[in-house]
Amino acid sequence: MKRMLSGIKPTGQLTLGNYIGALRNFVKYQDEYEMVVFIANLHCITQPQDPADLSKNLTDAVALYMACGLDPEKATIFLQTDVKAHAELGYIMACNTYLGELNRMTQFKDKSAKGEKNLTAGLYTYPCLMAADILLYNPDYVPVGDDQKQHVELTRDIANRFNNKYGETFTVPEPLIAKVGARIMSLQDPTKKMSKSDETNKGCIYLLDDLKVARKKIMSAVTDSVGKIQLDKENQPGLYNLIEIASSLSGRSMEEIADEFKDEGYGKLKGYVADVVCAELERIQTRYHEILDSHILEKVLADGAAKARAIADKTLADVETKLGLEIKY
Ligand code: ATP
Ligand code: LTN
Repeated sequence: MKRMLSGIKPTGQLTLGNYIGALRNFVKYQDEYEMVVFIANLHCITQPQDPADLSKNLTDAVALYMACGLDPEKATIFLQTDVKAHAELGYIMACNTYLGELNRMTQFKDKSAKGEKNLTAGLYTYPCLMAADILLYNPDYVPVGDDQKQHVELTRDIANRFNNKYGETFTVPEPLIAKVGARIMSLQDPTKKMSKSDETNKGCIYLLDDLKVARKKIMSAVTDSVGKIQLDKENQPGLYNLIEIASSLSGRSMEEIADEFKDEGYGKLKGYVADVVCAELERIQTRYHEILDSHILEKVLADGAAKARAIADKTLADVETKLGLEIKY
């Protein structure tokens, strides 16, 4: 069975973008692939976090992974810091990455271009830790949203370089990016990705949003003044985004949805999108509360970490040997 690995960095509450672009796909793949998914808590602290909020977000993220349908019997689910090999291989990866490569990473470039102050060295080198997260498990595929493609490509470059220099060590993974839903946009500014770090919160639907609040956000989503329902990403990006959301959740094609509403007003379409989203959120939230009440998270994470360690420690030992880091007696 081919292996697949992915992670989410819960710096805030998980969003509908995370669900459509990433989480939902993990669930789809867990029957066909050996799925390894983790909570990237070390990645969260590349920017300042309130410790109490962070800890709550980590718990919620594990519960939401499961509420969305990830089954700990099928998938290995764990917390990054429970497997110490991540940090060590992350450092080794940093020693095999060029500054020029990190300088080209758009996520870091965007943050520094925005003039954000006090950016940390951890944020700058985070693609090295991400490469370690991936390569420790030698996955064949890494399902991610569009924004992470560049980081997976860097991981491939680092893996190839290491293999060429020290001998075959790592599987070179492929990014796997869904055709629909790889980049869900903000409901308030459809030129920007829907993001947990949305300042106003109005453009972003959180998986734990009250259903009334979620519906209101959709009904007040920014659209356009064209006045016609059709698929025109360039000129009607807000409308396109809403149809993409409904399509990825309902399994209907975007064309079919646009066609159904072609003679209707925007309000009617928004109502439909809100129905589809709220039905999905309700299902997830019910499961989320059941999971928290059942107190199974601790065991899921302990079992997951044990399984993950068995794979990761072996890879790290191989890397240390290849680099000559150990003393042979
Ligand atoms: P931030 O929102 O702070 O920019 P993030 O949501 O991108 O962070 P993660 O939580 O680590 O960071 O993302 C987890 C996964 O969700 C990644 O695979 C990412 O590509 C995907 N993802 C995030 N936002 C969206 C979105 N708006 N549309 C589709 N996929 C997304
Ligand atoms: N960088 C990703 C989260 C992440 C990840 C990974 C995803 C960290 N390590 C390994 C896939 C594989 C993000 O910020 N969205």
